[in-house]
Amino acid sequence: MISFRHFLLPLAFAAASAAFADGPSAPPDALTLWYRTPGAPTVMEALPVGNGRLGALVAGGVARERITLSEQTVWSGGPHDFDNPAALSGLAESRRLLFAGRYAEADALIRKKLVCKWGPEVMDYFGNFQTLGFLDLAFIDHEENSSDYRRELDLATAATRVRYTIKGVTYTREIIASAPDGVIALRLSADRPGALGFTANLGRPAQPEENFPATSGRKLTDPVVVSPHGPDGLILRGRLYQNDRPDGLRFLARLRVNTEGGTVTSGPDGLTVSRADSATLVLAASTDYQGRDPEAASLATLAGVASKPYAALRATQSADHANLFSRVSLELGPAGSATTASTRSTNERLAAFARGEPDPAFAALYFQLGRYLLISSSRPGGLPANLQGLWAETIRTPWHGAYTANINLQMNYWSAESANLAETAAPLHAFIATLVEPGSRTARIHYDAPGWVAPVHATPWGFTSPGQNPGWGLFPLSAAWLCRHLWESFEYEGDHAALRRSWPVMKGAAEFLLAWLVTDPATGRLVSGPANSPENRFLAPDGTETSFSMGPSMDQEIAWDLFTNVLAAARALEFEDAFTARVAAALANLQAPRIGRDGRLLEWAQDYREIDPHHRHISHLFGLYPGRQFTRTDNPALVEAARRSLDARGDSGTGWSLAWKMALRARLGDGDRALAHLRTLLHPAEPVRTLSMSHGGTYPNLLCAHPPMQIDGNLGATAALVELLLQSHETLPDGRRIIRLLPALPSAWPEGSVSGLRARGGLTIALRWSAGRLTEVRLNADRAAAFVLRLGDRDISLSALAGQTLLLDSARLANP
Ligand code: FUC
Repeated sequence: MISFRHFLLPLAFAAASAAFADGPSAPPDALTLWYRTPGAPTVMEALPVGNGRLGALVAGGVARERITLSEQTVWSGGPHDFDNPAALSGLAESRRLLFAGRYAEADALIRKKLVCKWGPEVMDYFGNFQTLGFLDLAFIDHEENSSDYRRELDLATAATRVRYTIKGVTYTREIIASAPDGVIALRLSADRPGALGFTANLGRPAQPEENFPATSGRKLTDPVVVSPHGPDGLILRGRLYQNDRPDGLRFLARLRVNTEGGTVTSGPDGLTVSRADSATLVLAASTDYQGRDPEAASLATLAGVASKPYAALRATQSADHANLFSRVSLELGPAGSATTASTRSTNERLAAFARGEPDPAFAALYFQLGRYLLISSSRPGGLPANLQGLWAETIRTPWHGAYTANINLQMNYWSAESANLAETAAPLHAFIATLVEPGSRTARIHYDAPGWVAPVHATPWGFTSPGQNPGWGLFPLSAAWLCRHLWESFEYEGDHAALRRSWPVMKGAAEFLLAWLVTDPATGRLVSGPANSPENRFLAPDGTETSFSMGPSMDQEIAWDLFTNVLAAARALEFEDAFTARVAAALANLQAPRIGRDGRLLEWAQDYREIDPHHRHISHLFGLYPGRQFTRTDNPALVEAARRSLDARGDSGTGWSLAWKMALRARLGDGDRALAHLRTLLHPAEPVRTLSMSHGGTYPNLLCAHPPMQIDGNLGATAALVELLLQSHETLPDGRRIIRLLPALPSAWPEGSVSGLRARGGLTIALRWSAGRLTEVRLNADRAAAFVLRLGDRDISLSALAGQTLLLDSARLANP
């Protein structure tokens, strides 16, 4: 082990390696999804753009184009008190019954009592994320038969484009969503003057989809009204339902059209552009969520861009996007993948990849798509990315399009820090803070506890009660799990002021746990319960099939995580008090996860038999990933037990389940198995519109299927791909961080380079490898750091000053 103190980068090398370390150097098609034919106007085939608040799905039709629109606050329902004062009377008794092994009685009591208030009279207050509507374009003198058709999504500059030729005229369409200007903009042009003509109209699906029946079945939205907005504009106005009354949120979309050449006329079918050379359509939209005025807000937004030609809008938008997107470059060889990218359309590559063709560059494209989707659906000031990201095509969305916090919401943000998009986590942090007040009420009413809890399915309305079915709804550890994101942000960014703001939130979650955990009379250890292990069931010793026990492993691991993080946060903020002493005592007395007779890590505190041994949730492996309780450095026995559990769980699953398995395999150092999971995740999915709990796959637009579409698989896989290349969750006993480089490189990716990945401790890291071996490492330190690079079984100790760059070339790496 050799230590390089104050290791300075030679300037000549810095210049020579600039291309390696800065920005994407991949050929253009490496960052493009492209197709030879139009897509259906669905969330499965249309291509997404988003500015963190507004989203559009672009189908790319020739004679007719439908652009499906979303605004992330378009939520039916409203604030309502779901807390159930009758619940508390069942808590102590259900614990007593479970400790006594009387599962049948406990199950009945919990199902009856430990639930929120729910019933036809309140259920639609919960609400539902919905589509905003659509923008239809019907082209004049167009036929579906075109030549040279291509549509594409360019991830690097965040635009979707359509191009085709009809009767010798080439038409192009470009659609962007601009965060700085707050609009969706379309640019339509023809290469023959006066050849562009179309009618544009706004609308909204009339009937709620009945495929996702989680709500009462009552109306969720009123008919919308579309009306002219001056001679060159349209307005879509509507109001959502709040329970059974049409007095929920008001929403509004405002469209304005400008042309070069030609005319614009307004009629019953919308706006008609005739004989133009080109046209720019700009759309602003808003709701009255949190007291906003959608009329004034959309007018002001359009006024703000009134004098901006499309080129200026586009320049502002692409620079803003590139500021985030271009921080990370990933190239996976071997050479030849780039050719594949330009000769095969994305859906052809998808099918070939699932069949086992190597195409490592396709995995790199998928990784960058995840970063693109996070940037597009989560920007400071907005709501977090929900189950749909922010793209909804229906009035009813699957699982309400909610913020599901027993895996999905958290998974959406797994890559935010490591894939160098820290800003995108701001909406999650803000959302967590909004749960504290209602969650404190729920903690008091349901559990007579201080602090706060979060629910399994959160809404923008402050729903924090346990779910109406405790089989999934009784999971009181969501708040503690969410708090790990606050701590992780500090680990990467080192922002003490932000940590001070997070402290009361983390403390509140820990205060709840201190009251919630109870002593198991058999062991004297602290356990959580009654609780489910999301969302599996087991056969209890008394023959009952149930979900409920004391001390399910996931709860114990999340409690370990929160307590550990709270103590680390207090150390970082340089204080110790009676509260931290209580946390330390509880941590020391927490029941640890157990290893069963067959060597597997147990899902529950007892060796119960799972009802579904291949269940998609792999909750008890939280401590391996995303947690850090089981590490190859500290407790290899638990890691081995986790591996056995994962093997037993099997290799199939829904989208997010496979993404999680990829990350777990990465932590186990098994890149080849992780890549096998990625191939399963990327098998072409059937375009079905009914919920399925057992199928996954990927749609032609590369969005993840649950089915239908659920964004977590995309975003989770992106985080897992980072874990294959870089891991930074372990520390040595002296507190120095261990940075594992290429800890789980799949053997099918022998050549490659990556730059811009982030490690905990404030490091930005670039790697290059060849023949499966590292040949170059470059680290930039935001702040002073002492750490160990772990390359297989070799360690290199390093330290860096704030702002310093360290470079290790192949000679140095070969002889540390
Ligand atoms: C949880 C999961 C489901 C789905 C839903 C949104 O209930 O078990 O698979 O992801 O959330």
